[in-house]
Amino acid sequence: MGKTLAYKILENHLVSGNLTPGEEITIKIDQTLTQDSTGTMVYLQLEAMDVDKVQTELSVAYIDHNTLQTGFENADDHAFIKSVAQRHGVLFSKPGNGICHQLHLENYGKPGKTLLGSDSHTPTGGGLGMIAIGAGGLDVAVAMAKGTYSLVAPKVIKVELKGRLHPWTSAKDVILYVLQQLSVKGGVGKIVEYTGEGVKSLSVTDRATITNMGAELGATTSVFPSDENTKAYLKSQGREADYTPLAADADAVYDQELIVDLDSLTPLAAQPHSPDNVDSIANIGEIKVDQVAIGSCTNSSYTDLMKVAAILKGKKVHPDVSLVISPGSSKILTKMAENGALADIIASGARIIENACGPCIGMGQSPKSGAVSLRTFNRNFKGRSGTLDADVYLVSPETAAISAVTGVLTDGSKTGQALPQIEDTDFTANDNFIVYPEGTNTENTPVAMGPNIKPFPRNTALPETVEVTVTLHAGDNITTDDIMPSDSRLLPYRSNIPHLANYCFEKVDSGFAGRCKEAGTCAIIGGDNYGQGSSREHAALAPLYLGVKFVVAKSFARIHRSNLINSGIMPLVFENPADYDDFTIGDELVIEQAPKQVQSGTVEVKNKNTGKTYQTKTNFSDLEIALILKGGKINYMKG
Ligand code: MIC
Ligand code: SF4
Repeated sequence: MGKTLAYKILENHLVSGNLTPGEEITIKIDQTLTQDSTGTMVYLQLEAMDVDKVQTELSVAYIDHNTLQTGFENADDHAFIKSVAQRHGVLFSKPGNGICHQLHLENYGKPGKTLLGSDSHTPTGGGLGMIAIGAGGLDVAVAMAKGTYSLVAPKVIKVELKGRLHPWTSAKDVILYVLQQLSVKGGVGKIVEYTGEGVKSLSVTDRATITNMGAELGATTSVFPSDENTKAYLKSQGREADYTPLAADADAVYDQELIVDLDSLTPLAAQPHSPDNVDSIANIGEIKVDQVAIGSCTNSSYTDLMKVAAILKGKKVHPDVSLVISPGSSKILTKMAENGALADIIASGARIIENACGPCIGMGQSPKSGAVSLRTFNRNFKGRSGTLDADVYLVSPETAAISAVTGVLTDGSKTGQALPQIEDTDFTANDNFIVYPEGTNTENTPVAMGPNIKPFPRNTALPETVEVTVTLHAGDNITTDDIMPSDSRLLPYRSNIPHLANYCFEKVDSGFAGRCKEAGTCAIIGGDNYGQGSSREHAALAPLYLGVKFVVAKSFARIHRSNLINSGIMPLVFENPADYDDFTIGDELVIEQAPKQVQSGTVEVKNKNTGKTYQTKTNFSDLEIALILKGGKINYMKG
């Protein structure tokens, strides 16, 4: 029986376990990446593990999220990460170099390798034929310390690409279409593998747009074959030697299949407030636009921005539109400065902002009240832009640029404007933004601890009886942005959990933190796909700090479920989803003989007020049981 590409790479990295969907496996991790907003926790945890040098082939610490530096906090975090990177043999990418995923693709990603990153969009590396997985910070710290990562072997979905995209329809529309078909939870427990003749017509950066936004499917990762286009991309980055051809066997067997006919795709948009709320631009209609933001790890590549420049050349941004552009990397910006495309963009009336995540994570550029904002980003969760009543639509760079000119949501193919074919170009190597961990005795580098950097909270071993008060009854598809919001006001506090905890669930139910503090120990009731979105551990650490002992939900998103377990918080799944309706805020719940029940696979939760009992499933692996019993991963590792 033929093998999928995903399983070939996993097999090459298998350290232990049975490589069968649903079984827990441990794989070797070749590379790790961190970014600053999750990175401070990662490196605090790495320090707590008393390791010397990292065990990976390559580990990089990027600074790209918190670059506004509205106070000393961000800059202190950067200095902390830089010092710890130096101590442990990690490359440090200075702020201004660009967005971690774009930079990793350009400079370090290699076909056939494994990459673990403390950011949910790490699967961007799948565009180069890597198995690139997003994880919570603690898992990335452990991967650096031990060179391994444990996960449940996923199923593999085949997405067959047929035909060829028309001009004005691009990689973004492919992934929006897949999201429309599979939904934001359609990829949970799965790897999405792209095959078919259509693959050849997509460049590596197109492929990376698709694998990047596979995170929005809830997928473990997404992967493309490594072929002549991969070779050409690596050559353009001066890295031809890193090329290896890779593909699935012709007779590979998949768990699920989806066919995408590129020829019949038209420009699409994800409407407010979910990446899977997709429709064609033709159907949505010419809605008036207030802001257009182009950039993010999904769509800030050289070819994306050159298309944008070509559309804007000689035109004027509509008087009612604010157009902001954040390039993906310093190399891209340099090249566009050299070839004149940057001048075309600026001359149109666009605002160029730093090569960083910027508006994608709410660091500036919040649109005006009630605005319509078109963004080439990957998430349009309510409030993520920083403006609670703004309507954010996710679109391709082509759609964004033409709409910035017309002032309304526009299907470019209807404008009659020709769109030039943009080829990748050769880039000049430049590592001036990289600080290497060079010199002798780097482990003696002092840790630079700013006053805002506080220790991370630790749980205690699971007690015999767990008694809690329900402090939140949440709906379906709760995001980690809902749990632990991130914007220019809160992002500077990513290394200060006691402060952040006050804002936990702020936008969903502002009374949550206060109720938890009053109750002492508490529980959350959740709906389907609880914890989708970002990998931020803070969405587990803040509840841990507030005394949350367990979450009972209809289902969980992968990374958040692991983050809860790593923090010693039990993610329990209703046996009978209808039980969800029985709970209300203030209910007093009890789990008797908790350690014994956790080991048995089902946990009975009793409502003390009504006397009624509810069955929940744990689906814990042996390792996960051990983590819960010890009160989290750090306690487990410390013995
Ligand atoms: C995001 O896109 O939500 C982030 C910010 O990059 C997060 C990481 C974080 O919360 O720091 C992610 O995707 O994991
Ligand atoms: Fe940064 Fe946005 Fe990408 Fe997250 S999704 S890594 S915030 S650009």
